[in-house]
Amino acid sequence: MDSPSAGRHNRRVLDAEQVLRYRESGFLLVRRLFSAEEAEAYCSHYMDMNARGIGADRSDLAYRDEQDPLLRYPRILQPHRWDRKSLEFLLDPRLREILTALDGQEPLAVQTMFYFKPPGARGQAIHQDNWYLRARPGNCLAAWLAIDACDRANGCLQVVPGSHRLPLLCNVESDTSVSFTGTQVPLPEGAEIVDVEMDPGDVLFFDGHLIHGSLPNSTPDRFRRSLIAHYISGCAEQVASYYEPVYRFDGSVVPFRFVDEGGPCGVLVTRDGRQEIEMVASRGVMAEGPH
Ligand SMILES: O=C(O)CCC(=O)C(=O)O
Repeated sequence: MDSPSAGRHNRRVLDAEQVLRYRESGFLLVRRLFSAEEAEAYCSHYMDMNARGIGADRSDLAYRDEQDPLLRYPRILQPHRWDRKSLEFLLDPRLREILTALDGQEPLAVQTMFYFKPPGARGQAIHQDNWYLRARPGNCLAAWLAIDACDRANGCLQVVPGSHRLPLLCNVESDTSVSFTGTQVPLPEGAEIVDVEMDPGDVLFFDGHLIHGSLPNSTPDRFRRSLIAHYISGCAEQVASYYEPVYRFDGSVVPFRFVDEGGPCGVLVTRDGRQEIEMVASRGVMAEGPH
């Protein structure tokens, strides 16, 4: 993982070794890409929105009872559509530079989300982002900014290194006692899930096929807040309609093809004692909305 950068105004370009590491593992952690002060400012900004009841989205929350901490702190989805600070984050030149190096061309911007994940909140079952975005050709990419220090106890992000080489897998039901979303991908045999511990200001970049998710926040008193942006490859010609509008990094809106149909997905099958992936037409309704 990467050494600290020198903060906001320093230009940093990834070296070839970092790009190679991203291509091999499907993710790259860039430490202190944003300063601790910037992370703190984002924290106050979204906590204030929450306190004023702005932007709260409980639409896809599979909540258990009135005591669910996520009812009090639901995600804020797509705030860049109406909040300048969120749009500035989405189009931040530091993110543009790194995403461009990782994807080989400047991507297009489509999503912001803020997660509060208060003490006691459930996590998000493992999934692949491009199941939802359906960016094609190319892929989608995420930039996940840590607002708080995060570790296994407060439900840091977890990734399956190398899983970005898999096709999109068909979703199955998840365990909603530990996940606020009701679906997940199956974990292929032998796959290893690793914790990504981060400090405020660190950014994890990851591939849209990378299997990732998070465990519940089991601490009594530590939030695990994160500000997340999603992008699609510059060569993409379609994306799911939830992600309209599509922005260039200069803030202009790109005319695009928005789709609602799914595509094929992979099912894990065992043949002659070996696990294989069989592609099938996607079952049920395609991914709708955020993830
Ligand atoms: O932050 C989390 O717990 C999960 C976020 C996530 O899965 C995503 O941004 O796609």
